[in-house]
Amino acid sequence: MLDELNQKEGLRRALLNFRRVVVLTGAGISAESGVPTFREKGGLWGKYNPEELATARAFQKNPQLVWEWYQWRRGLISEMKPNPGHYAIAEMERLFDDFSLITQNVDGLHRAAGSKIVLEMHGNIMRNKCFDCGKVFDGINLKDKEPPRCDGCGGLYRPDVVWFGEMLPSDVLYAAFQSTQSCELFFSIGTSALVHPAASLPIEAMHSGAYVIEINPQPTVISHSVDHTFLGPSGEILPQIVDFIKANR
Ligand code: BV8
Ligand code: ZN
Repeated sequence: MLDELNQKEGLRRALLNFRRVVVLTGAGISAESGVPTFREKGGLWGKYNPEELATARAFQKNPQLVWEWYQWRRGLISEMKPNPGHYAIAEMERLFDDFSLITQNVDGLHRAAGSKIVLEMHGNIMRNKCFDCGKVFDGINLKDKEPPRCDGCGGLYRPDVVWFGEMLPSDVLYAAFQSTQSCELFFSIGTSALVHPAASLPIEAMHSGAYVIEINPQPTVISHSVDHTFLGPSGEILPQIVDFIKANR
């Protein structure tokens, strides 16, 4: 069991007494499922940089290259399963009266693990939408070698994810900030906290007086200001936190 859980009074109290809880996840929560993260060496962007591919400009310049990159990622992700970290978060949704899960990930693994309400800030890679008219098409076909055409306007399909320089879905963004500003306990899990506006959520939680816990094998830009950092993989740490809450509540 994690020593801190018995040694740090503030941490114990936060985990056992608080009722309004928000969890923010990034690519790190899916690392133990085999999904490469974005910025770590060997990560998704090891070969490319985000400006090259995850932008509307890149798609307009070279739709085939961007399409192939997403089809490659979709192939990877469709082989992957949720890990114990995803399942622990799905259990937290049942443990806390008022619980919100906000993810930057587009891989859909939280829902696959049983999380019912997932605020997907950056969309979902397993959906397409028309680049021109925005019509959404559920489901993907890994055999599509090039982007299909929209049956409404003939525009090209693109993945239904938020690219750099694009607005996040306003309803999701609003809900994410609302729950962050009113929570008592905020978890920042598996994110380098570099991509905005998601990265401002842990700061927002601190300013609103929440107890902020970070879980990451490496320190990040917010580690010095959160209330507690568990340095380690979320797939190992989260199940121990959930067991601790269930055993001591
Ligand atoms: C917008 C979908 C404006 C696509 C993604 C300068 C300063 C501040 C902001 C900006 C700036 N210049 C530009 C901006 C804005 C930009 C931004 O923030 N850029 C950053 C890079 C500086 N943001 C945007 O463009 C956003 N839009 O601002 O619009 C606007 C305003 C008005 C009108 C129009 C527009 C849009 C951002 C969304 C981009 N899309 N994804 C796709 O997936 O292809 S972001 C992408 O990065 C993923 O979603 C990913 O989740 C996200 C964040 O990265 P992380 O999740 O943190 O992943 P990372 O690899 O970085 O870190 C993983 C962590 O896990 C590491 O810390 C690692 O240690 C840890 N880890 C590893 N193993 C484990 C683990 N943790 C736990 N357990 C483990 N086992
Ligand atoms: Zn269209």
